[in-house]
Amino acid sequence: MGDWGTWKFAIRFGFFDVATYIEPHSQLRALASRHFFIHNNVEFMTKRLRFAHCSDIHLDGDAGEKIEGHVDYYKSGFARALMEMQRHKPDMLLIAGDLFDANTASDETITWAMDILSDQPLPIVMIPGNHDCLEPGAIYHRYDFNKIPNLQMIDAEEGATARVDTLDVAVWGKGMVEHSPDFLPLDSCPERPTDCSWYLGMGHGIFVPHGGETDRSSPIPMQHIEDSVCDYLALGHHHAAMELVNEKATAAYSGSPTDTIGRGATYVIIDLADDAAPAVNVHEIS
Ligand SMILES: [Mn+2]
Repeated sequence: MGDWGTWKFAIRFGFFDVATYIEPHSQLRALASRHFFIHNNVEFMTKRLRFAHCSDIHLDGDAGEKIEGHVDYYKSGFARALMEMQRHKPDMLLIAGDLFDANTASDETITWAMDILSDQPLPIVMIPGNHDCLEPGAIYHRYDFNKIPNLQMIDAEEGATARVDTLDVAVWGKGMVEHSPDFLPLDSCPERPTDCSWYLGMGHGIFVPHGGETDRSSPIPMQHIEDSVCDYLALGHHHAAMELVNEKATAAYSGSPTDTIGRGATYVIIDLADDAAPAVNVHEIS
């Protein structure tokens, strides 16, 4: 360590050492900041979808609250539900069957419904229910709801997938023709499309829990719900809201916005994100 050569070596070594010491750190810092940037960018680009789900509106129903000379109970209830759903600023709306109480709904009510749906500032996907199923003379045979620019009606009995490309969404469902025990609303749902961010399913029928059996029409067994590859299943038929959420299932019956059974007149707001668990929130209409 005494001679110049050693010092020179030490300095050189030190210089070299410092350089090699600094270099990786500056590279690490660069990497870290790049990672931070990418990480922040990814966070910024987190995919999210918020949508509303309702069903079982039963327009033209015959509940006792319908008062002659007053605004129709079902129409005003649905209009209020649409208004309240809009307050959550959903990206889209799913209507899971029984918009109408019967295929004998009046022309005035049908055109009123088509008008208010076309007035909604968002895409709508809907399926028929058992009350407005695709039997001969059906509302949806008489009136083409697919002519409503912001609406897609899934009317294929064997099932079909609607696309909302602006939201990167695919929605699968079946168009019920006959409400029978043979009709399985969630059976044969196709595999998740590879070219969408969100895959939603819709079904209208009676819920059958594990171990339960039914000979009733349009059964939806819990097993079908848990087997589903959809990010969310929007279900209809039960007028009381029911969340079906566990580690295998993300589904709900929205309940009816025009029937106060259960928790009251209800709809559901769903939040999906690629970095968080789905949030399924039942809202009571005030
Ligand atoms: Mn129904």
